[in-house]
Amino acid sequence: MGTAVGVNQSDVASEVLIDLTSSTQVKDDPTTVYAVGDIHGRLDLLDAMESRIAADIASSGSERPLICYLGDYIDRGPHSAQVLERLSAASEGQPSRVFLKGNHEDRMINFLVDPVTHGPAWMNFGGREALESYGVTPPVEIDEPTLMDLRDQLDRAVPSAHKTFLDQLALSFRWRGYLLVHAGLNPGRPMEAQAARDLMWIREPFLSSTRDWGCKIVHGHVIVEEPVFRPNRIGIDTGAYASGRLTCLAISTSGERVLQVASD
Ligand SMILES: [Mn+2]
Repeated sequence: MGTAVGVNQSDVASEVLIDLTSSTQVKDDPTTVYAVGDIHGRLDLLDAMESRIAADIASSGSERPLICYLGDYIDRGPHSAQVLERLSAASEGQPSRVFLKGNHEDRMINFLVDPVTHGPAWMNFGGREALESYGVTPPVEIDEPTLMDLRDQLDRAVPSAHKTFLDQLALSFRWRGYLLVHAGLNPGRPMEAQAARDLMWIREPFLSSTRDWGCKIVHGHVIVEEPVFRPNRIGIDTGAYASGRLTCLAISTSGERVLQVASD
């Protein structure tokens, strides 16, 4: 049995060019944007961060807060399914939320469409932990029949709400002088023609690029010990699954602030 997930987000679609000058806008201009870095199956840290943000909203009196999750919700950490369950659940009232697609979600979506092509890489890449979180036993041998069978097992185990969630992830979010993406942009391409794949997967030459993008790029994807502030980008993936530290960048008219939560 096939799955509807990712049919319009296959490898071919990831080569589609995106015009980032007309990137996702929200109806009510937020007063504060909370950008949350890579969660990777750490439900404990997601819970802690949501409490931290709620407390910050209460104490700062932000009228129209928005939380933008930068992607990589799954893999590596122990609770991928539970994180997707939490994020895909309807949010009650404020704050509104935007969810970006990380390369790990891209890989899972593609695995459900074409397990033979995408399975081997995913299994070396945190996918085993994601399978386990859905109650699917990770493979010993990675051959074609095994991968096809794993796909079918996972397809049955993933609730439709998670599939809809994965299918609806955005690639970027623009707010005032900021552009939020999972990984980064390709300095070899104009803003009007960025590849979807780069937004989810790029490392170099984005990281060392000094290009003025006309806005500050806020991204995750590359693990750093502490958030990195450069003139043209801010990186906030503090490797939660291994470090136990999840980072959020709060951006408002009064500037940028770092919020962090940590386990023990
Ligand atoms: Mn990533």
